[in-house]
Amino acid sequence: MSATPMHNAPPDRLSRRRFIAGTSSILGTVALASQALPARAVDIDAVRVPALVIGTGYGGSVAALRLAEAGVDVHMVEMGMAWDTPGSDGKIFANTTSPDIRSYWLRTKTKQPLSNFLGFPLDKDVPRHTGILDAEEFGGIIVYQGRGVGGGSLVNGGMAVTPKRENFGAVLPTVEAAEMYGTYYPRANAGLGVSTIDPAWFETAECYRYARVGRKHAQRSGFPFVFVPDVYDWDYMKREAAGTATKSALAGEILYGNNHGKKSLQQTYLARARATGRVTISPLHKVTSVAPAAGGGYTVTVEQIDTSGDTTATKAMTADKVFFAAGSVGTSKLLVRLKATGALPRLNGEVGKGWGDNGNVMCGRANHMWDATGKLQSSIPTAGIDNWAAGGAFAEVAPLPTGIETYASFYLSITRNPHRAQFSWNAATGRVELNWQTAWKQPSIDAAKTIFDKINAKEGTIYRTDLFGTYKIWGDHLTYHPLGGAVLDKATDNYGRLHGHPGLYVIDGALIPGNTSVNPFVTITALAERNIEKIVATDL
Ligand code: FAE
Repeated sequence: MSATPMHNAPPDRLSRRRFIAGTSSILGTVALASQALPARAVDIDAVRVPALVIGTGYGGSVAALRLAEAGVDVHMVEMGMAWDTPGSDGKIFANTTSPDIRSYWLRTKTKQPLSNFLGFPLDKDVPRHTGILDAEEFGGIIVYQGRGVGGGSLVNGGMAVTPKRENFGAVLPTVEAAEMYGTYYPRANAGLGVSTIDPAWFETAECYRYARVGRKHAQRSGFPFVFVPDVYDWDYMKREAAGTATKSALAGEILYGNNHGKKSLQQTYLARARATGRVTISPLHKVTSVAPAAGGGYTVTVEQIDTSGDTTATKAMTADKVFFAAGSVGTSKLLVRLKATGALPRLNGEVGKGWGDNGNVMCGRANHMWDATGKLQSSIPTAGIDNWAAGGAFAEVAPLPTGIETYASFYLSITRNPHRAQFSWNAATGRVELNWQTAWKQPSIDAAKTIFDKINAKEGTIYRTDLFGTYKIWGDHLTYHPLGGAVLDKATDNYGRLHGHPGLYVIDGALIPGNTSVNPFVTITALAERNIEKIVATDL
């Protein structure tokens, strides 16, 4: 990792301006470098970088790597923590079954996706902290997102699914399928380290009994059952099962990070980006404004925060090019506010539109006693039920890693939901709002029922009613897969260049118009690979 040269200003300017003590990172934070440069005072107004990337998730990591490989110095600004230091228990990440201070983004009570179990509420008080999982509440939906260096890759299940080609036209209507399936999906899969479980091991592994029960029930009702690729290291999981490696997936780690086994972006794209020596990262720094700079480029305002979320310094720098990679919600919120408040007045009217939840809906089924799903469940899902063509639903067979036998089958369905919401600026509250309605989940529930009503009828089983409240069947209050808000070829051109302000780009899930028919991060990564290749070739 290297630092872009910082200029010392003449003494008269030094006395008038604010300074930061520089380390190896431009913004004066703890850098992720192996060796730090000597500390020095920096005139932040004089800091100019060729490329600034907002956010360190999939889109941001692809942009940083490819820009750096092309010889461009890149600075990445990330509002979450670095997640490179163990806590007092010797672990970086908390266990899913025992959330603690590390688990939630600036909340005083956990907001677990499964709120209840056997009638008991699961949420508990935690200290307010810049934890890893954000349960961001809008009026009609809770949007779960990863926070930290690596973005969603820190908290997600690693399910790395390429949409079926026949569905691609609806996923990204203005992108040529041939180039995606010929070049960019393969590149993304290779860069992410995607692979599929050894089918022979799957048949015997105790930790996938729940998935085999899921398969049996799907097939008995005539549904196609498919293995789902993942970025988890399957050989590592075999060693976990054999007792020769420290357990992660087999210890229930997932939602608040995996201490071992999972190839998050920290191990893949970001590691390669750092190895170029051209990429710096500032964790615990939040971009609050981007506006045209007098001398060209953009002035980027950044707030440094502490682990309580309080602002400790406000900084500014100038960037020739700015890449919005703050995730669908983060990028949309920034752009909508910056347009409405006049910082970026020439953004077009498509900004904030076209947001969807990827049709996410959850449910559980209560199995008979002869269909035990196992006390030991790998937290990494590996299989799905594909009823997209007939019923508009792709259901992943998800784990319930509670450590006890629950006789429950649990599913996260991705469905064809036609509703799209819009972000808008509320000047009175000073907040960006999202007009998603809870009732808009009904098409998703109907699609999921095409699978699970049939399975229940065939098996003589019923839905669980204890997982999302009291007597509530459907987890219809949330999404893990926010998509859209700055849609490709609408708010931007067909490569993510924002209309109205040359040199500004969107390169994350905000580009995708609301649904990918499967889990989204491979598509986000592949689209970013496609767009950055064009941008490097033509704009730099
Ligand atoms: P993302 O990865 O969200 O990165 C955005 C980054 O920007 C974050 O690190 C933010 O902290 C940061 N940021 C936001 N605002 C600012 C700001 N103002 N200044 C500085 N930094 C900022 O964006 N997808 C799959 O394909 N397979 C799965 O198995 C899967 N499981 C999931 C499970 C969970 C619990 C969750 C929450 C998500 C899951 N997803 C899964 C979704 C996937 O993680 C998500 O689509 C991608 O992470 C989105 O990638 P982006 O690059 O758009």
